[in-house]
Amino acid sequence: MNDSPTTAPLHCGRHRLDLSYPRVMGILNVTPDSFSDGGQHTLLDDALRHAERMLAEGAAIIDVGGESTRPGASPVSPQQELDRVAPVVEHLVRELDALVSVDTSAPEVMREVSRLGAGMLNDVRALRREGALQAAACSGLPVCLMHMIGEPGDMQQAPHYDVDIEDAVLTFLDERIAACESAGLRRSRLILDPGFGFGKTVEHNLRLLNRMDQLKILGLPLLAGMSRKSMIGKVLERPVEERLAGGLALAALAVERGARILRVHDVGPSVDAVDMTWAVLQEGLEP
Ligand code: 9MG
Repeated sequence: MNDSPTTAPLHCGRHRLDLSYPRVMGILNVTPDSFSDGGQHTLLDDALRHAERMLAEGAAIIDVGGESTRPGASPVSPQQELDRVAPVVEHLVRELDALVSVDTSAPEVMREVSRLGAGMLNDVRALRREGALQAAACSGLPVCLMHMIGEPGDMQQAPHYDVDIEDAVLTFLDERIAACESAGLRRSRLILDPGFGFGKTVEHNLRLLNRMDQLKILGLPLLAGMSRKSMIGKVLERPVEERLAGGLALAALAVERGARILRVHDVGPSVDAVDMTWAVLQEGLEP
């Protein structure tokens, strides 16, 4: 094992993602029930306009999702997911030459979106669905493996860990890396995510963020997603539309703790927060 995350560029299909500094991934939900922008971007035109804006504001990656992962959300079939995401992926790749990540756990969706030119896969179930390891391995794309206990439908029902949360996450991710390598998916294609808000109490989330740097021992790029999440709502007692400042503070801390990709809704302000944090962290280092 290594003791610092790799900053080597990721080969994302036709794109190369430079991770020598932290990058922002803009969220594009194409679900009618997404937790913070429910229904706003279900129409193809709206989704595409929103993606264009995020790219103009500095997003390096657009993460397209066709199934809501918010607590209690109902599952959709792979075909429904594809009907939602495929036209968006196709357009973003063809017309905007964007680096598109697809948030999916379904092997059928992984296969099709890689054919359509997606550059990354983002799986909140860390390739645990039947056939997902093989589909991801065959895609040739980088994959984000996220920690979650349970399923979105039940993950927030009294989440409990027998060990410290950071140890549980580290062990889980280490096991998933091993499963990927056994399936032929090289370590150099993996990104790791502690899964803030997935099967975790507010205390778990705060502790995990504080200790996120411990995941650097796995030697892989780290991704963090906390934008608009309920941990902000609970600490600050803010509704979802008033969580931007809280989210920027968390993004800055995540960068300080080693995150190289920040998954966010509000791209412009997040790019500023991330770049400013990075400038401070670089101060005094050798050029
Ligand atoms: C899809 N999705 C929702 N929240 C997420 C998070 O925190 N990380 C990743 N990788 N995906 C997420």
